[in-house]
Amino acid sequence: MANDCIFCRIIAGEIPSAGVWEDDCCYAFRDIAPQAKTHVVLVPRQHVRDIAEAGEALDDRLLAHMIRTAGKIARQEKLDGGFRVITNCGPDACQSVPHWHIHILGGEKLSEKMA
Ligand code: DGP
Repeated sequence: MANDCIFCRIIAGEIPSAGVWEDDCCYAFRDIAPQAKTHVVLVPRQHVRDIAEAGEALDDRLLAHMIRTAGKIARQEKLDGGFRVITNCGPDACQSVPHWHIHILGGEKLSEKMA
């Protein structure tokens, strides 16, 4: 755990969050500033800065587990019309929390533009 990391503190329960999924490897919660009707943030419990570091540092099984879990959360949230997953990496992508996370957005028709 990184003590100065908001998402590590959310995972530890030090900062309250509306959880939607939890298992041994990851945790998912509702975004505090939702950008779609449904907006969930999925994070690995292990602190890695971004997807680039995740690709270097995380076990292949955990990387695959994150993708599978994103799909499971979409089903659980009944995003039957489709959904979008986004992971911002670094300043050009406006990543604001340096703990890798996958946004899961849906529940309504999303913008045709991705950026
Ligand atoms: P990004 O900009 O891709 O790094 O996304 C970070 C997201 O995290 C952003 O959409 C807002 C969300 N967020 C930041 N702080 C908190 C918090 O304390 N609680 C919750 N639920 N979400 C947060």
